[in-house]
Amino acid sequence: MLLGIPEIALVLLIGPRGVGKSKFAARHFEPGQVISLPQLRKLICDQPDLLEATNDASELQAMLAEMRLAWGRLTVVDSTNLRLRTRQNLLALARKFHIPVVAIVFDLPDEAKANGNRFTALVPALPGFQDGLTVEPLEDQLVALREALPRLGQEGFHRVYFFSSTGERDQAVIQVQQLACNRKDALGPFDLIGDIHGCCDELESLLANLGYVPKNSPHTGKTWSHPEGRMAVFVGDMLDRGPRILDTYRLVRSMVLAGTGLAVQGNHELKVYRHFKAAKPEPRPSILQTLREIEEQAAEVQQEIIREIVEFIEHLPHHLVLDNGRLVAAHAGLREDLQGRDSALVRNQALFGDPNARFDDEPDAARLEWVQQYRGKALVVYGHTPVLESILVNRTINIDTGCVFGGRLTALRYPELEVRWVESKKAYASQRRGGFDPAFQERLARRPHDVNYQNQTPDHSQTANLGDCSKTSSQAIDTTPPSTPS
Ligand SMILES: [Mn+2]
Repeated sequence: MLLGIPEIALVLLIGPRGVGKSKFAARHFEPGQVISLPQLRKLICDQPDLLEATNDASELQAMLAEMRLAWGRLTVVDSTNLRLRTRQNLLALARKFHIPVVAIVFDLPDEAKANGNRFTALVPALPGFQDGLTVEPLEDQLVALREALPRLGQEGFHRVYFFSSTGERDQAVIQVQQLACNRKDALGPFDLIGDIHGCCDELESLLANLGYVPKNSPHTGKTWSHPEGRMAVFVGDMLDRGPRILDTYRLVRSMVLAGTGLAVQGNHELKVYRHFKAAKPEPRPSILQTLREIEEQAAEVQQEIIREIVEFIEHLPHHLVLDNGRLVAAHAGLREDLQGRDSALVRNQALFGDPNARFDDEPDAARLEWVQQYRGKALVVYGHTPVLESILVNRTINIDTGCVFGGRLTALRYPELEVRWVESKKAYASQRRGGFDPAFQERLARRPHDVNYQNQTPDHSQTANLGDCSKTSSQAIDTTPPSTPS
């Protein structure tokens, strides 16, 4: 039996005493990862099975678990966990730190009956406590187990594994699984590319400008790669709105499959995904252009395209932690305590950002609350809300320069921290109300250094160097390029 456990998780061993939980924990986990109630009771009063010490031990257990989860460490709680209240408290604790909870249930009543009273027998022999000693009756624990079994699936666990025989318990193999967002092993150098939204002409120009070259791929026919091994990182919203959505999707996918690119989900990928997974799809206006392009394909390949798009999006992480944790890519950005974590809230923040963000007048990146408050060590590269210029604010940088709305397609070279961009050929879409920054196109029109893409070869695309990224003041670094090139 293979038990997959996320690398950052809270694991609850559930079962009455005598079913081998502690032995199991010792066999499969590091001693420091296991918090055991009997051990804590022993630490407190020398007696591992003294029921009177349970409250103190539980308090200590909660403190230890909280600290380990705050540190993002795999934590195993080895106690009976048979009380609903106990499990609810631990689930709530894990939720607070955006950490999934895995239950391993020892449904072995016979084993408990055979071994569980060994503990009780030991108690009276302990010196000094002959009177008033209590241990929870094994029969109560067995009742609690029977009550818990049918409801564990609905309690909010990420996964629940059941051992219904000692054989299953003894042959279990634990597989600690790396979170999809953890790509700390990818060290770069990277070229992070902002919201493409189907602007494939501009994407191809930008890739060429960054030194990528088209080549044949065994997976997808063709792809792009960099002769110096650089990797492209797409920060989401590759789909919808623009003129060449499927081409963009194919290009990004080909680079991901070839290992020359990484990508995260944007809210538009999620919209498309949800549309195709819905029982009764009602297309939102924002995905109509994507649907239209699919409908223009030959009828016999449409289903295959959809299946492939769904599968591709499904495998995109909600954010990426790169370069040993020094770099984070998330479509709408991500505050520090959510980086490298995995929960519904992490996904929501990474894809949609702050739903209450409002732009009253002149919006810029610094107005986003999480950006203002960001003091994290990792550089966060994001998009989602178009800005006129990509600037560093508190080790965050927004590289969505609204290409599809007539702005630019921007890349951040990392670790160089150099911004490169190509001007959009035209405004392919206009922002509808409800967008984060309805005035973006107005401001775009007023931009003093507007460049006509038609006069530009990729070699003339713009660059700006952001200099020292260790700057943490909320003062934005002005990277406005010099006036219009000839
Ligand atoms: Mn977006």
